[in-house]
Amino acid sequence: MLNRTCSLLVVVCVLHMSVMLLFYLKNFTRNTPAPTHLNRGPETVRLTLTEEEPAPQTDSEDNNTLPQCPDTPPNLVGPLQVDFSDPVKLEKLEKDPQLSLGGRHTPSKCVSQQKVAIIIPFRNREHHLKYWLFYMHPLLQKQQLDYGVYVIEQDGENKFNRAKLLNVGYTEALKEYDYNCFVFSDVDLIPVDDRNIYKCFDQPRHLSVAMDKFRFRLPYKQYFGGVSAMSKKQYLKINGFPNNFWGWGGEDDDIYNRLSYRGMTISRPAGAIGRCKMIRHTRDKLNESNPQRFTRIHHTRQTMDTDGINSLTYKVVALEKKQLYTKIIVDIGKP
Ligand code: UDH
Ligand code: MN
Repeated sequence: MLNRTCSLLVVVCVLHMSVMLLFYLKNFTRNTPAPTHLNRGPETVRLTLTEEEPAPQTDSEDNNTLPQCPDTPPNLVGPLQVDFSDPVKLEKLEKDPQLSLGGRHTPSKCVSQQKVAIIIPFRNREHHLKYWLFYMHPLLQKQQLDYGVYVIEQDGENKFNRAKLLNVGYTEALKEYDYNCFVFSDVDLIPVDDRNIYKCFDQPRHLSVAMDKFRFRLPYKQYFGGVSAMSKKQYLKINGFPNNFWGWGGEDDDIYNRLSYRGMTISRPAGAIGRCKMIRHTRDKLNESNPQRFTRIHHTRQTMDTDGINSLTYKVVALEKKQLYTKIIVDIGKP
């Protein structure tokens, strides 16, 4: 009898342990994280549905002794103090060992995920450029970007052409370094929150979403002016920017049209993070508003394939490596 009871007990114990083991194994597989590239369930689906291009990534083979920089830089603080009432001095910045000739910076402790060229269209705004350099270099370093600053100056006395200068900046920056992200910035715009990261995203990025001159609001939904960022792929997909918008206005709307005709949408930071200040100014000489802009932006679909980076012509007049930026003076012709 005792023998029988003991055997029964052993059988019950073995059964109990097997059930426990089964449960344990089942839970173990459920809790083990999937490989990271499969872990983004809904996002992966979204990517295939809309054919979004992932944001560019710098090969970590570039420097295999350093880790990749994190998605969110660790030392950001949020809102910043930006003030244009007092003049600024650049002496200290010019001695910054973290900056190399031409306004280049590469983080020393990690490998940036992107290589960012910052392109500024320019003529006769030295005073604004000083503020831009003063505020932006420390900010971009804090954002752990591998970046270079290119100021593209229009030579001569013809009407200003912002978009064509941006095309020149794209082309010239690529001659120097294998940039995979391009930030196009007006010289007079400074973000007032360091969480507004000057890099590229899955979709073309509009960064200056809450400008003080528009009472910290987006003036209209399609607005893409001020500061924007596009990966090389996104930029090439729209054949770059138009070359024939002379004078003020319209070129940013043409760029928006290009993006939307190529099936892309605009990525933006939240309003609070996208706040920025513009240095107050009057309209420049030789940049009167362009009366043709309204008709031109109605024809983007017909013009974008033949007018753009594939039809760009210009002559470099001078290329100067300054400590805080690379200045390229160009002859871009006339209307
Ligand atoms: N830019 C120059 N030089 C020029 C013209 C334009 O450098 O002569 C560049 C500069 O980077 C500037 C950008 O092109 O930030 C855009 O031009 P903008 O600043 O004139 O454009 P915005 O829309 O000005 O800010 C509109 C005219 C302001 C009139 C305001 C009257 N209250
Ligand atoms: Mn301006």
